[in-house]
Amino acid sequence: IKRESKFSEVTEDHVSYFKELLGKESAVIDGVTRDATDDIEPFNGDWMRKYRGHTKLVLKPGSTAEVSEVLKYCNDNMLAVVPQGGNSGLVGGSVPVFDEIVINMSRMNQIRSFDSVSGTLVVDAGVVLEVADNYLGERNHIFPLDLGAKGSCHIGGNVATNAGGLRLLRYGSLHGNVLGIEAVLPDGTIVDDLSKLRKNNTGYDLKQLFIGAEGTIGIITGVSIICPQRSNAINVAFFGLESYEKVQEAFREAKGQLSEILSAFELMDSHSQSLVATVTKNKRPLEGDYPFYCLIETSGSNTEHDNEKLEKFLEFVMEKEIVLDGVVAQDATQVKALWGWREGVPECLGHWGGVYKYDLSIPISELYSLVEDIRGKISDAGLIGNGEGYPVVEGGVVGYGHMGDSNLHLNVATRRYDKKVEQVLEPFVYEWISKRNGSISAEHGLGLAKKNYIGYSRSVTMIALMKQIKNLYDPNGIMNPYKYI
Ligand code: FAD
Ligand code: 2HG
Ligand code: ZN
Repeated sequence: IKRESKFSEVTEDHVSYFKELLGKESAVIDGVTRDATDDIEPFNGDWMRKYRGHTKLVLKPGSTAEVSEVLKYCNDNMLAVVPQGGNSGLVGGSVPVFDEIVINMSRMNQIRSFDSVSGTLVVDAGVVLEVADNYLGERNHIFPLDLGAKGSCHIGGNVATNAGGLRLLRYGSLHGNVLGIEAVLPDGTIVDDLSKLRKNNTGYDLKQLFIGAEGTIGIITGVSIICPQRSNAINVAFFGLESYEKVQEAFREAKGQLSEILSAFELMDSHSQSLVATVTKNKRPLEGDYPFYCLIETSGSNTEHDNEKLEKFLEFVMEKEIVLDGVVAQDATQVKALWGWREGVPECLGHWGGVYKYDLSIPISELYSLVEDIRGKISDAGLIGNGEGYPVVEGGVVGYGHMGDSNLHLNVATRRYDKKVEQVLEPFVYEWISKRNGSISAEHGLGLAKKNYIGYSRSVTMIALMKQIKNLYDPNGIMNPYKYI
């Protein structure tokens, strides 16, 4: 792709305007003015070290009014922008492609209000997910979304990507939990739809457009969200299974027998667990090695009741040989340790250099066969093995994910990003998904990574409607250009 010439380049005059508006400390500048100071590189690079932008200016507005002023000025001056939260996104959406100005939301980090009866939390978009969850924890509630990047991702970023996470099976998607949004359009208009109402059928539900828009139509500045009460009883079990058929049986039984207390059902294949073991050197939870592993979490209000249910379930799945071995966490430390074998997968896979990531919705019966097909293709192409000569790490084609949501994460761990590997994977993976009417992005979004592939999951008519919406909200096209559609 080429830089669009309609966009202006940042000048010293622009910088002076922003410094005046936001205060000196809120602009990180490199190469525009003589007082180029701070390290701008972290804002230009993504979590996977796969994408790198070339911005010279990062702005950190501290209020909705400031976001409005910044965007209006950028729109009037044809300056392209990239909204940025915790920069933990996995599709290259949060970093510039060329010299777009980064609008980083980290200074908008206040919790605005919480109502312990309704469970409604209202926050600035830049509040870190874990900070919000700790705040709620002290008030006997939890955030209805949890994910491995919780220590760095922002709630605004979560909403902008419509993040799914580890407990979607229980608490549902942000499209249901977000009650209201405050956002700023590129022309500076503040859209105040920060409703706290659970039910509101008065016309189009426009806030839904911002959920998953990946910063292409406006900047989210505030979020109101319904949060459930914290469960008293939390149990985590970790199983080894002999086949993907057995994993499906276990899932069916878990839904039937654990029903309302089931809060997570996660899948990991043996390859993913071997790589986590190699990187962390932790002792594995089960003695043997099994083709598949599942992590099941229950959360309920009554410890005795939950334990009884879980014990019955364990007896059943062991007796019927649905699972071959299993362990149940005995305390909070073990709960955390078992979760580490699932949540730690993305980080451990990055250990060697690069990772190709695919985040897919697949009809559940076929979910794992894609991983086997890819393993075969990578192996046939001679790209996998021990030693520098092989781009793909031995055992590096792995499948894991949110089994409860039919969401597979296919990851290919490599020593370096390599065109030969990419050519084997793309567009094959997308064609494979399209044939089965799956989705090429279950939860991470399109960003830059999948911009060209949206047609594998959306019809021509749908894409045309999306473009109309984009043009309506952002006629100058300054919001996160080169991404999405
Ligand atoms: P960023 O990465 O900064 O931005 C993401 C996108 O949103 C960009 O397009 C950006 O322009 C836009 N954006 C950010 N803030 C705003 C705003 N205020 N207004 C408008 N647009 C904005 N995702 C899942 O769905 N489920 C998971 O289980 C999961 N686990 C993860 C685990 C790890 C270890 C990592 C690194 C990532 C994981 N992710 C997961 C990816 C996920 O998308 C992000 O972690 C998170 O939702 C993004 O939040 P962020 O604040 O980091 O956003
Ligand atoms: C997860 O579920 C995240 O761990 C990240 O969505 C998945 O890195 C990935 O591919
Ligand atoms: Zn995920």
